Amino acid sequence: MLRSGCLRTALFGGMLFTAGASASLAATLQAESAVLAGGTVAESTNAGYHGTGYANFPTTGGTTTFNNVNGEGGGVKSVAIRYANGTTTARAGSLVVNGSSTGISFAPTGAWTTWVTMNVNITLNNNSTNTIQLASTGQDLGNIDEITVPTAPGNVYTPQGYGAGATGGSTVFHVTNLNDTGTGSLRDALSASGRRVVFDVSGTITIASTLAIPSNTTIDGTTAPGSGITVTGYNTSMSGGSNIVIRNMRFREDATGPSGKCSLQGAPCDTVMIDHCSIEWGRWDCMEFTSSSHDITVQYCIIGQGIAPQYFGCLIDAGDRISIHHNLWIANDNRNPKLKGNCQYINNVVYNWGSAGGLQGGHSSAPWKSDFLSNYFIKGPNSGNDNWANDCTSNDQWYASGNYLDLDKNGSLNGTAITTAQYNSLGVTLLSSSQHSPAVPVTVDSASTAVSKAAAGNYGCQPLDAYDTAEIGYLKSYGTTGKIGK
Ligand SMILES: [Ca+2]
Ligand SMILES: [Ca+2]
Repeated sequence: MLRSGCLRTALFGGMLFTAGASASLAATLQAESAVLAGGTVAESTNAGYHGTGYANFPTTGGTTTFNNVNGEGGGVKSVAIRYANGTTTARAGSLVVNGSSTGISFAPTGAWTTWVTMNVNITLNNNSTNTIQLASTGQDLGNIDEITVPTAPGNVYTPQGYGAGATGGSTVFHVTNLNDTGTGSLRDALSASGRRVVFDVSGTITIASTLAIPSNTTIDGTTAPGSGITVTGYNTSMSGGSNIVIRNMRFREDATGPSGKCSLQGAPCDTVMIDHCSIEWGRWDCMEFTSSSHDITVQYCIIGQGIAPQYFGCLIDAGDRISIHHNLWIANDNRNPKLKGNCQYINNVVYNWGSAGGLQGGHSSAPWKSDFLSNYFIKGPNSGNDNWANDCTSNDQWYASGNYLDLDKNGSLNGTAITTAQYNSLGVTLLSSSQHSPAVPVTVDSASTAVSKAAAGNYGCQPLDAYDTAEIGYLKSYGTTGKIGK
C-alpha cells in the first residue's frame, strides 16, 4: 500500500544497476518489459527513456504490471517511478500493490521528452513475491518508463529522531566524475545550496582541502552505482549549515588531513540527517557536532577506526536534541561518543574500546540530559579496562534502560543488563523518566537485536566495502579480534 505520496521528484541518471546482482543497491524494471494490458502499449516515440521504450496508457482501464518484484526482507521501500507527463495538468490513476489499490498522481514534467523520477513509499513483502501495478482510471496517466526498487538496507530510508525533519535539497545535480574540483565533481555539486546531489559514478574521491556542505543539501549516495562513494584525504564540514541530508556515503579523512579535524563535522550545524554512512579515519574525532549544534540524527552508521593523534569516535559538545540510534562504534580508543549534550543514545553497539573507555561522559559544568536506551557495550582485545563508560559526573543525567555489557571476551555475546550499581559507580545522575520525545520517535529495539542488526552488516554505507566488512568480522568475534584505528 502507498504510505505517503510524492516525496521528491528527481531526475535519475547513471542507473547502472543489474537486477539480481547481490551487491546492487536497487533493481530497475522497465515498463516496456512488464505485462501491459487493457490497451496499454509499449512505445519509443519520445526520447529520453531508459531501456527500449515506455508504457503509454489509454484513458481508462489500462494497466502495467510488474510481477515477482523482489522485496528482499520486506517492509517499507522507497520505490522510484520514472515517467513523463507532457501536459500542463497532473494525471491521476491507481497504484495497486499486492492487490491493494490507492491513488497516485503524476505532476506535469514540461514535455513528453522530460522524464522525472517520483518516489513513493510502498510496503513490500519478503522476496520475489510482490506485484506492483499502475492503472489508468479516467485519465491516461503519464508515460511510465521504469520503476526502481531498493534492495539493500541503505536504500530503505526511515528517518527518525530529531533530524527526521531535514529535507535537504531538491534541485538535482549529477556528480559525473571522481575529481576533487572542477565541473561535475562533488565539490562542484556542493558549490550552491538547494541541491540534491546524485552520483553517476562510484569510487573514491580524494580531496585536498576541506569539503564544505552548504545548507539545504541532500547528498544521496544510494544513487551511486556499484560500490558507492568514499570521500577521503581531508575533512568534510557542515559548519554553519542547516537542513542537510546525507545518505549512504563513506567519509574517511585519513592521515593527509589536518590533525585537529574530523572526517565529518559541524561546528555548528542543525537540522541534519546522517543515514547509513561510514564515518571513519578521523584524526581528532571521526565525527563532531559542536558549538550548540541541534536537531540532528545519526542513524544506521558505522563510526570507527579513528586514527592518530586521538583515535576518537565522536565529540558532541554543547549539543541539543541529538538522536544517535542504531550505530556501530568500533575500533575507536574512546568517545563513542563524548556525550556532552541533550541526546537520545539508543540501540548503539560499542565494540573494542581502547585505553580510556567506551562512551565518554560530558563531565561538564552544566547538566546534560539524555535518554540512554538499549545499547550494548562489548569489550574487545584492545580494551585496556572495563570502562564501558568513563569521565562521567553528576551533571551527566541519564534516563537509562535496557543497556547491556559483555566484558568477558569469550567469543560469544552473553552480556548482562547494566545495573543501577554500575551506573552509580560512574557517578552519573539517573533520571526516572524519559527526557526526549522528537516528532518522529525512534524505534527502540532490544540491545541484543541492535547487535544482531550490526552483525548482519545493516549499518554503514551499503554495500559494505572491505574495511567495513573486516570491522563487522571483528564485532562478530565478540571479544577475540579487533584493532584500534584503520
Ligand atoms: Ca523504459
Ligand atoms: Ca561474551
